Amino acid sequence: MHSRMKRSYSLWLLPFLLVTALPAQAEYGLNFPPPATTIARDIYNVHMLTMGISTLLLIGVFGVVFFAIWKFRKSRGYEPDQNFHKTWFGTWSWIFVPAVVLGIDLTIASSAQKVLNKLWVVPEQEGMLDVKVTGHQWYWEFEFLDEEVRIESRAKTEEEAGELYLRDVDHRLVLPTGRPIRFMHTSADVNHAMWVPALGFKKDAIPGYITETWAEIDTEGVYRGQCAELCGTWHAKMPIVVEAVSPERFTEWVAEAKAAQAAADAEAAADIEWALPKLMEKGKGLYNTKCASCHQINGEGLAPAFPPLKDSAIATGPAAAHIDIVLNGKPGSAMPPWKGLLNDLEIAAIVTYERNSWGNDTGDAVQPRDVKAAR
Ligand SMILES: [Cu+2]
Repeated sequence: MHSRMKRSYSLWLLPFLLVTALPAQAEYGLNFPPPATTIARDIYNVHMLTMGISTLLLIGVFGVVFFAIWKFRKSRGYEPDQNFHKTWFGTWSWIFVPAVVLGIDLTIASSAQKVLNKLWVVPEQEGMLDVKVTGHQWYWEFEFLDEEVRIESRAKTEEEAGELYLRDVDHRLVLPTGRPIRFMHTSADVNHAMWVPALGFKKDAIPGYITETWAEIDTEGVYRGQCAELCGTWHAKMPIVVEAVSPERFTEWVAEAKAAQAAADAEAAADIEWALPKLMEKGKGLYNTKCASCHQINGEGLAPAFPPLKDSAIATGPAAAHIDIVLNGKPGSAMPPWKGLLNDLEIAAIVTYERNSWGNDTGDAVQPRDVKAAR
């Protein structure tokens, strides 16, 4: 009875596993994603070599086992050979079978070792593109050190991303093909890890340390990855999207990014009086991308870590204290200093938005010059 119950369980389990495995298979396929860099290709080849050898061994071992069970079965009256160990094969197989296995192991290990060396030793090379990668709770910051371009990359909301929710970002990391790229990984708060499988590496971002990896992308395309180190509440909202483009297109993209950055800086520096509706409009967009993941779109926060801004003492009290906490953060809490990340106009717009939303009605239109004076 007991064994029949067991069998009926496994009969039910099989279709269940098939059904649950199908959607996963549709997205990820059975094998590694197609490699996009020289090293990822090497890793892929080691993986395929290992899989090939394992498959041959599996077929060989099971072939021998099933053949022996069938050929030497008791029902055919087979008499066990009492002197097998005295034959030539019986004596020497204990030496050469382990030797062959060790040879296979060393073949796999040496090719893996070669790839590891290539992966971990960043080549000293002219024309390297240096990209500093900083993990934040909960977004990525990429700085092109020589080009002086800085981008922030945040997960799109469920409505914006649709099918690609948690796999898509607002600003992609654009990289050129055919040029070695050095990534310098660090973190502004807790440990994160940059992981884009098609690039072939995963590297921890540790606060206070810079660790290096490198890649040379050989195929244009869009490659998706994610943060691979559990880093807090919105760990899942740290996807990475790499867009590999031709070197010409990359040069154009750098110029566009620089122009956009210069225009934003000029706008922030212009000493003009901003009207409340203009500040509110700018502030809403900035608040929703930079502040809402903690303080929430509705300003109600998430107790106990993220305090509400709605009816809060800071957002309805004196503007100077409000500007101060946004500029300098709050030590000992998750609130970071924003002064290095946002310009005067952006901070003025965010503070204005927080002081005039969700029922807060101070009527204050905080100006960029107020922020500048408080820096
Ligand atoms: Cu993270």
